[in-house]
Amino acid sequence: MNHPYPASEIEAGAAKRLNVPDYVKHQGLIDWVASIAALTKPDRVVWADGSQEENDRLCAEMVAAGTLRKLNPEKRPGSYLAWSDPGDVARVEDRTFICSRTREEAGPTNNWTDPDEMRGTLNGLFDGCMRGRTMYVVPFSMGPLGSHIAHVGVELSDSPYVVVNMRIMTRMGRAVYDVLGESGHFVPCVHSVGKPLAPGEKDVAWPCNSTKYIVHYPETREIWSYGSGYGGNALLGKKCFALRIASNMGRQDALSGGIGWLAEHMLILAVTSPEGRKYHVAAAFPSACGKTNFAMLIPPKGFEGWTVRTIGDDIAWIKPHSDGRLYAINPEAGFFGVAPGTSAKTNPNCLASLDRNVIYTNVALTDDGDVWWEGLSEPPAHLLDWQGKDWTPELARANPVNGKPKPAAHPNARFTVAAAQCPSIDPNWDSVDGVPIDAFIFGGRRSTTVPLVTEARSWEEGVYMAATMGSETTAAQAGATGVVRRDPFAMLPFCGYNMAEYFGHWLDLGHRLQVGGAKLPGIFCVNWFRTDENGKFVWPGFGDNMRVLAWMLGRLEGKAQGVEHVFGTSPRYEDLNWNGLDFPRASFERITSIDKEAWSREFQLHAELFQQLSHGLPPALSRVKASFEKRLAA
Ligand code: SAT
Ligand code: MN
Repeated sequence: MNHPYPASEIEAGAAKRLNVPDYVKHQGLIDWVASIAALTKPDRVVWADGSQEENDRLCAEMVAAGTLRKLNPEKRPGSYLAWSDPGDVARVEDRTFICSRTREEAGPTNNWTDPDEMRGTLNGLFDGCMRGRTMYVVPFSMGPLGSHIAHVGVELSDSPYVVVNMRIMTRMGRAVYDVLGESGHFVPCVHSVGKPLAPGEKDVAWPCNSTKYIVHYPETREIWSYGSGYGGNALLGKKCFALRIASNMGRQDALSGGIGWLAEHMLILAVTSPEGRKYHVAAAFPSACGKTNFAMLIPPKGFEGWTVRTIGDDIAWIKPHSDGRLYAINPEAGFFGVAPGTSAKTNPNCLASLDRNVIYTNVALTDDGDVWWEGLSEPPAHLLDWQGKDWTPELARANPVNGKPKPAAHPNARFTVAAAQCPSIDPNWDSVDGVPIDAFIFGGRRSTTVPLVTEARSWEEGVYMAATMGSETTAAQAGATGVVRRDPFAMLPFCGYNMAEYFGHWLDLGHRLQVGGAKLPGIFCVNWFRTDENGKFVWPGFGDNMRVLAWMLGRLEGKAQGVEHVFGTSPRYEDLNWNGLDFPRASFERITSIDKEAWSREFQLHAELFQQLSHGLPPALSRVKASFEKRLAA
């Protein structure tokens, strides 16, 4: 790349243009911003303060640039629509790297490159990559400001779309500097869309680069992201920090003498029984398995008096408290959810959250300036699809994709909305102490084999079930759909270190808490997705999942009955509350039966996973496997 200025001038110019606000007192942070500006060479540096005025100004600028479209204020006040580059629509797992010192520390499930080599590659790519653009300094807290469970990050980004999304998804803005003070720790996050502008060159609506790198350095807790402006690739507080870096931090805490903590791909919900007893549940499911819907569940007919409240829909940070229990916070402040399939029927709470102040990405635009996506309602007669092209039901049928009418919204189209707008948000969702967790739930998408719900007999057996969890791939992943892949703890793309050691961390944490006399949360495995001979789901799901949730709470209280089998305890037909639902006993058998043959094949797949993760695999898991197989054979 040709540099128009000599290096010394760039350095001097960059420093002059730093524009540090007087409320920023952290010299380490200022020096770091200066060094990144010297490398990336933006035209100017803007320190985001998180204010409404700043947000409105950035949105107006993006409307003028064609990045955003303002939606009809009568239909969706305060809301915008972005259409991405067609090549920048999802996370890129194959371009995501954990650059720990050694390959073993990253483990066989992560892409790894030597950190020095990667720094060389990235220094080349980032050199001058912000030319012609503004570099925004975006301070954010993952978790309530000042919570002992929260952590701070600062993202430097040349994307104003990132700034306005981070303002919704995190506690972003000036108040973060009060938490940081003069020397507080922050996770440095560097992001560029990777498209410098020559003097006078007109920008495109969605700048990005076909070369993409999403890089994590666990030793120094840094994140570097290049070439994408989309979601989890660019909003670095989310999967990069809150899962990959934070999972490392939680384990490092244990390695350096602390008790350790957990960063998990889990929703958090609160459920209150008619007697007024309140429980908190954290549940892990892979992408596109209904986490947001479960977090916002509305109890069905027949469950009057029960309430479910939402605390988080994607990520949980969980730390032991002095009372020996595990407390969880939602490190995020908003929902970055999948739009297609969201409707007044599937998730009324979510839909109600989306009526104002939303950033939509890659949904379709109606003729009256509103949004639409597959599953929302009957398709309108005319739309502009997510690529801005005319779309009608006839055109869609004439141009099918995978045998289905061409969708108007991208299957991974998203909404960004503040958690506070959700009607089911829990009054304690923002509590600095977090909420005490009573149960963990693990679930995958399995059309066969795995029963509706099983309670683990012990922490160890529960960890085994979570570790060996499988799920059929969906349209959310590239490649064939419907293939069962192991997705331990729903963390396969998000665990920032060796997965085998992650299992060990879970086992050790449970052990330490038990030794301290604590009562550990119950562990349950669920599967909402068993199908009949026509491939249709047998279990109604959505609000009816309340029936399963109520059984779990009954188990925690020692009231609900069940039957013990190979890997735990499941309800019999008569153990579930069927008020308001006509669900035949035969259908219940279909979704709870345990097929011996299928399970011996399943254990074969567990063996393959353990083989892949043999380096550092906790012996306890092999022991549990042997005992399960013995029970199965008996
Ligand atoms: O793009 S994100 O990683 O933020 C969303 C997801 O894939 O779960
Ligand atoms: Mn997720």
